[in-house]
Amino acid sequence: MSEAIASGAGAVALESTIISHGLPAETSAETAREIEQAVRREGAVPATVAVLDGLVHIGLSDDALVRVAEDAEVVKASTRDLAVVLAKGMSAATTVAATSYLANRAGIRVFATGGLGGVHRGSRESWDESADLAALGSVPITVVCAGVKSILDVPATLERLETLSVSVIGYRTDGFPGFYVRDSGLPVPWRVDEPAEVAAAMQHRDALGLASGIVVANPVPPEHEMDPELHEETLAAGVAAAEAAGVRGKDVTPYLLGFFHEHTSGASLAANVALVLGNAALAGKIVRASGRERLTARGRS
Ligand code: PSU
Ligand code: MN
Repeated sequence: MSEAIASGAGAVALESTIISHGLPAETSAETAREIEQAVRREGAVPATVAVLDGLVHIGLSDDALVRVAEDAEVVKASTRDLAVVLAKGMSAATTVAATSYLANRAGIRVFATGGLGGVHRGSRESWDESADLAALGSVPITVVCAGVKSILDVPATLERLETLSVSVIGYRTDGFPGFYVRDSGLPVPWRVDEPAEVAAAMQHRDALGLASGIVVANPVPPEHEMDPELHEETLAAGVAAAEAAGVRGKDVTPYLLGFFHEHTSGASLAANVALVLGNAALAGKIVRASGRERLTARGRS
């Protein structure tokens, strides 16, 4: 474990479910390396989180990264799965919820991902709401994401984030991003334009003793945004296909992601990779700004 990861201060946590279950297996190892590189370029240290053979890893070797990307035995673990997976000596990729929990325990304050889990469409009947939301209500970590996918019920997800006291900040945007598209059509409660503003908010959150997370919503770069019309069509078809195939529970998100990748001739994949790289870079900038903020605060007191 490197010093930055050991102290947590200079590290950016990265989740592994996106690598194992969110991207096509043929290219996901390469993408995982690029994500780590994007963090390094900002002068921060990447710490991809996963469980391997019954042990929690905060930071992966290249071999381990490839294994998480390619080994079909690697299951998807949210927070509730962790203890059981460890007891069984299994290997698992961690969701936003599980990664947030483990990274925070390791002292890491900033985390980059693609999209958050949220409230699913039809949740009034299914009760399907990702554990990501509750996790962010109780873990004081900053998650950089590109909003949530419109495969979810976006207004309901924003309402739940409010109920759970999770701060939601648009990065250089007034609209909450919709993952493949820059704007979901819903406003963000707050906007910031510089990483230092996020670092200052983190500082105040800690000083207030608040235990909840901060979501920094960073839209996909404009040149990689999906055509909104293709996006709408694919979404409708994917939701119908999932229903017809009887896909339920934790398989819903990976199924819909796979459907997008298969039905958009690479457009959704290009957007997905670009937005994750952008989030990794922004998380690195926030970590750097956070180090400076803490030094200034110490100087003041
Ligand atoms: N949203 C995405 N890509 C992903 C996920 C969500 O756009 O890969 C993954 C993340 O790991 C997230 C998890 O934490 O799916 C949520 O799954 P569930 O809805 O089963 O909690
Ligand atoms: Mn679910």
